[in-house]
Amino acid sequence: MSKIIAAKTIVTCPGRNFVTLKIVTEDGTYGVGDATLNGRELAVEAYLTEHVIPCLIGRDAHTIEDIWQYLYKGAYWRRGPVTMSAIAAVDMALWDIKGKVAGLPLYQLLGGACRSSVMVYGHANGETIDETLTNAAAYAQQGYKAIRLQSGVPGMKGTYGVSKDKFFYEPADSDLPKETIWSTEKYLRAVPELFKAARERLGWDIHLLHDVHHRLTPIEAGRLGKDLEPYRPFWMEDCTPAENQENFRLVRQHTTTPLAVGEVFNSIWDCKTLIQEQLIDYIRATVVHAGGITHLRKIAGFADLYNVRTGCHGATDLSPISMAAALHFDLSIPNFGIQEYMRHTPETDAVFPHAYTFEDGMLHPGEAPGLGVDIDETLAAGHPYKRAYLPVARREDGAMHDW
Ligand code: GCO
Ligand code: MG
Repeated sequence: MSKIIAAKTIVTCPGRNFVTLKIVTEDGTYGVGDATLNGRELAVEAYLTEHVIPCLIGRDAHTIEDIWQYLYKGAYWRRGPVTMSAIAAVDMALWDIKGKVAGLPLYQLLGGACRSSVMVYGHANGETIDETLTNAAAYAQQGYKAIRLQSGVPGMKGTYGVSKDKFFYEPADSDLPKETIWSTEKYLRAVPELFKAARERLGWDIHLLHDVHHRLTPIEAGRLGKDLEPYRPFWMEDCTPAENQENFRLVRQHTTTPLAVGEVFNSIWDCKTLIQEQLIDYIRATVVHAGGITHLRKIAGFADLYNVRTGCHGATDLSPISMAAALHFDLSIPNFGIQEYMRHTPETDAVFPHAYTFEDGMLHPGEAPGLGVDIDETLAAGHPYKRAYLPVARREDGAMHDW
């Protein structure tokens, strides 16, 4: 028994907003969990403070599965990004505590390492194909084995994935949503050109990825997948919205380009059909938005039965706590595929000191007990919350499109 005696949230903005949960037990051990939901941060913060923390006090921090079930079933209102991010934060913090008490890095508690380190992909973006590929070449130079390519589309302002700051891409950049313009036709012409030029310039010994960000219909996605086949992309991500999982049947009928989806999923029910019917190749559900390590392990176990591998979301709006949790998870499961790795800014790294390290295109969570990541509360207090939104997209006729 290790009784929970206190818990609190910490909201900080070292360049972007992060919400952290800290749980303390009677012997003074504490654990940290990420509760960040981009653009809706304070909803999760309030959910934790008002509705979860009071129920945690006095419980045994070691009963991770029971607390998970208690928060999930006990809420009555199941699933949804706010609830599942709050549960995820508790789950991460409890696994952190268990690791610290055991004196073991979390991956050891999850069954031990299945691989020596975790292959990650970085983000290369630019206004033009040339600029994107110059950035991609710089990633390759740093040892990256996999790179996501996003490039500006001629005739379209403000393409998804293209930022002002080439090094630290941050889409949530204004205190009210910025409006961008979208043209499916222009985009569908541009992406195959990008991949053709990429293979000519970068060769074939590097994995290339692309994120469609839910912007195509299933048949348009099928066409893009087919057009990219000659360039052998590692995956085409979020090619069409997945609320209707059957959408992917149509995409699958038309292309052999591997499909990845799921960064906005919250639970196993969001991907049940996708996995069971083998409509995807990579599931991108992630620790913070899909109910924590406890639930993500269930998703991965289910996916393994159908030859679906993982490719966890790892954008900068997931704090280093989520990155650490993902790395322990990635190291320990048999059907790991790839891990997204968008580097955090030095300000964020200073607020969240961490044990994970990058070498030669691979990440390792390190050997510190628990998650191996902490929060410097004094530094965090120096960066107060600042409202920030993701952009929205409209078609050329003004109608709203998926961003
Ligand atoms: C990715 C994502 C991000 C998201 C962001 C939203 O693949 O990394 O699509 O860029 O837009 O995480 O919060
Ligand atoms: Mg994405």
